[in-house]
Amino acid sequence: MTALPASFQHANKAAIAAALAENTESIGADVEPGEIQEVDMQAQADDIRTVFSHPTSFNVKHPLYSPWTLWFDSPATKGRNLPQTPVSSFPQTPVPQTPSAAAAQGWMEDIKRVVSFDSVEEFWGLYNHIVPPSQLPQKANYYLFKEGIIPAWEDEANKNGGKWSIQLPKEKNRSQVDKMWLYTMLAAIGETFDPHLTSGEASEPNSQSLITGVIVSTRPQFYRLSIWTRLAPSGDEDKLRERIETVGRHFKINVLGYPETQKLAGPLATEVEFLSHKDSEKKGKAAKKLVI
Ligand code: MGP
Repeated sequence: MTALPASFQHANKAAIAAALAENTESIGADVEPGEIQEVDMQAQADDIRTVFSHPTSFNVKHPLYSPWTLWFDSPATKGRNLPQTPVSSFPQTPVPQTPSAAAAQGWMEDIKRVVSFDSVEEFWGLYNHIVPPSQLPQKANYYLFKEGIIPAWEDEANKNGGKWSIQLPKEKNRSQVDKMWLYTMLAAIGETFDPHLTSGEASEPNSQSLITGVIVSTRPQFYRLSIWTRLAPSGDEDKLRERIETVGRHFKINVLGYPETQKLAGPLATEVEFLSHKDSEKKGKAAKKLVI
């Protein structure tokens, strides 16, 4: 298995801690109120085989904080009903017909829903079967979004949001992009970008995670990685701007591994930049960007 840096081991551990907490709750499910049940903790512990100790015969799955769906498009999927998929063993399912999907119809036409998953094990199973970004054709995209949210500005969860993104020249980053995408996905499913869900503040109003999805795009001369957020600061919402900036800083420093002060822009490269989807729709005219 790929060696993970500390912050991603932390994301994995967070997912596992959540799973173990759920297992503890379910242990007494058959017990009547007031009844005392004897539990052989040692036997129970001996019976737990995780994917880390038993890669092929594990018997527990570690649930993620939320289910996620992988989407894909490439020149090969355009205008085809049965496109070539990047995951040979995963059958594709149709895009659910929601009002958002109808509004985004043209845009969603070529984007294929690959598979949904809700556990650490299923994530690794999927990851081990898909073509990495460095091997994708030009003009392809992977979209990993929370289940129920389509990768379109038009979705209710995205329409007031925006994205952090970075563009990286292909030649210099071909050997890096697969790890960068893996770490971006792990930060998303481990909820480390905007840890409101996992920090014990989940009961507070507006405690929903800001993150709706992450994208990797291959273009003829560069890769682009993006993090989509539910909200985008407009005017003087200092708290929201700070929260969005925390996402961008985590992306640049912990996920991509750059020092905070490093300047990245150059030929075919951008800084880590935030743009609201409304500004993206206007194709950047008079756009207000945040830069980390
Ligand atoms: P893109 O693929 O995100 O940008 O959007 P890129 O890589 O700069 O452009 P490309 O031509 O190299 O692919 C490209 C275009 O797709 C945008 O200018 C929009 O016209 C359209 N588009 C992108 N997104 C994310 C959406 C969306 O969510 N909804 C709709 N309706 N159109 C979109």
